[in-house]
Order: sequence, then structure tokens, then C-alpha cells
Amino acid sequence: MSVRKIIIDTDPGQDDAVAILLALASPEEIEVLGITAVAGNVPLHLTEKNARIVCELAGRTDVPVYAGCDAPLERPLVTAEHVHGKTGLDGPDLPDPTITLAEGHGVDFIIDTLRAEPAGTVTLCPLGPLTNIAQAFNKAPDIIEKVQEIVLMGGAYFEVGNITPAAEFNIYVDPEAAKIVFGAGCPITVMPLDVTHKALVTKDRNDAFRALGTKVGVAVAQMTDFFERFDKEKYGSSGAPLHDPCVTAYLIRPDLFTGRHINVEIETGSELTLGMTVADWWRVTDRAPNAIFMGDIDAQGFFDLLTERLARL
Ligand SMILES: [Ca+2]
Repeated sequence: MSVRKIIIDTDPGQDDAVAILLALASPEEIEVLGITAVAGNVPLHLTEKNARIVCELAGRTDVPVYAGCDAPLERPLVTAEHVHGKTGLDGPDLPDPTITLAEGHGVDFIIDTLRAEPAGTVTLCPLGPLTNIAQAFNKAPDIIEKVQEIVLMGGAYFEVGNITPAAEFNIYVDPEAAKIVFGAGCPITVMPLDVTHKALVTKDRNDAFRALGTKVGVAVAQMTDFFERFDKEKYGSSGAPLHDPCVTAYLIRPDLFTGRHINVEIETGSELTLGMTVADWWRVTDRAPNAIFMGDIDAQGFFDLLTERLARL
């Protein structure tokens, strides 16, 4: 397997943090060209700071972190402090970053990188609202055909919604951006709630992170403990879902996931179902497939991979 060059587009977020740590811990499979922050779980000034905190936690001060868009394309920002806490990274007590933001806008970094690298060699990994990616495609349509793949966390079919009864948070926050991305024609792989709601941080799995005894292991245990409180109450499950690391785990172990190549459209018109991913899981339309929509995960294999890789940092 060759090393995949990726850009992580993110709104950390405790689960974003774990996704980034997994990528940085896996140099045999993943080379992180840069991280672009976007407004989402919390406002941009916090997500870009949190991304730098996470790189520093991993000892990877060489990874450039850019600030991207501070609001969705056409709507006011909706945030999720009720899940992630006031900072977006509540749980561990991590120091302010010493690394500074890279110069330039995150959207321009995405454009310049895709233009500079050979076509079909850069994978985009959006872990938040799709604003930065859509903005880059709008500004520089020539980069669309150069994308190797977009592997994103967002949407839902059987699990329907987590921010409204019909919509998953990342897509709901910027549905117009999601519509642009899903309509762009790039290969897309989607990690929806159908997958992530099976990736539950049970007590045993949380204990395994803590038992690493490292700074990273303890911080990840504290992060996953934090949103646990909220999610367990909400879902009544044995643990909280760990959404975003499914994206970076897929780049390392695609065999942990199964899904279908189907058509996925984004609802942007309805008040009631705004941001819904209308996924043709049963292939009842003749709309052309535009995404591999995952439906299942080997959850224990996923957590074993996470624990084994985080132990390296
Ligand atoms: Ca996220």
C-alpha cells in the first residue's frame, strides 16, 4: 500500500482530535500535507487553535495548520458546544499551542496543494461542515478533477439525524456546501452516523486508551470521557459514538468498513429536513451513484487499531 497524501479539513472537536492523532501516528499509510480548520463544532478561532493544540500534543509541530472559512456559505453558523464544551476540546487540560497559524487562507492552501501535486494523488478528509472544500471548488474548479478521493464524516440514512430529526450536524451546518461537494463528481466515501453510531466508546475501550499511560493516551481517554456524559444520556447506549476517526481509520484499514456505491443528494430547500442526506440505499431511483456510503464497521477492529496506533505517539 502506498502512502496517501491527505489534507485534513476539521472543526476540532474531541473526535476530530482523535482522527488527527490517528493520522499523525500512521506514517506508513498517511502523509498529512496540512490541516485546514473550519467553523463548526465551535467558532473558527477555537477550531484553528484546537488543531494546533492537537498537533503539539502529537509532537508534530511541522504540520502546517491553516484557518479557513469562519461561516457557512449562505447561512449563519450553528455550533455544538452542548456536545463538545465551551472550547470544543473540553476534557483534558492541554496547554495553549506554541506553534503559530500558517500564513494564508485554508481554502487557498487546498487549491495550491491540489494544483502543485500530481493529479489523483491528494485525498481530502473533511471532518466538519464542507464549507472550505466547497469554497475551494467554487474558486478553482480546475482542482476538482485532481482530487484522488474525498473521505468524509457526515450524513446518515438509517440513523437519520443528530442535530435535527432529519439531519446530521456537519451536513446541516452548511447544506449548500455539501450539495456542491456531492455534486462535484470526485470519488467520495462517506462515514455516516450509520457507521459511527456503531463505533461506541465503551468503558473497556476508554480504559484501554487510559492504560496506554502516555500523554496522548490519557488525553484521548479524557476527551472521550467528556462527550460520553452527553451522548450516553441522549442515546441510552453503552458508550458515545466516536465519529471522525472512522475517516482516518478507513485510509489505514478500509477492510474494517462495508457500504454501497449509491446516489446521495443533499436537501437544501426544506425547513423541516434541511441538510438531510437523501441516500438511495435501496437503489429505488435511476440517479447515478456518486458516493460510497458506508453502513457497517468492525467496531472492535477499529478500536484495536486506534489503541495500537495512539500508543506510538
Ligand atoms: Ca468534526
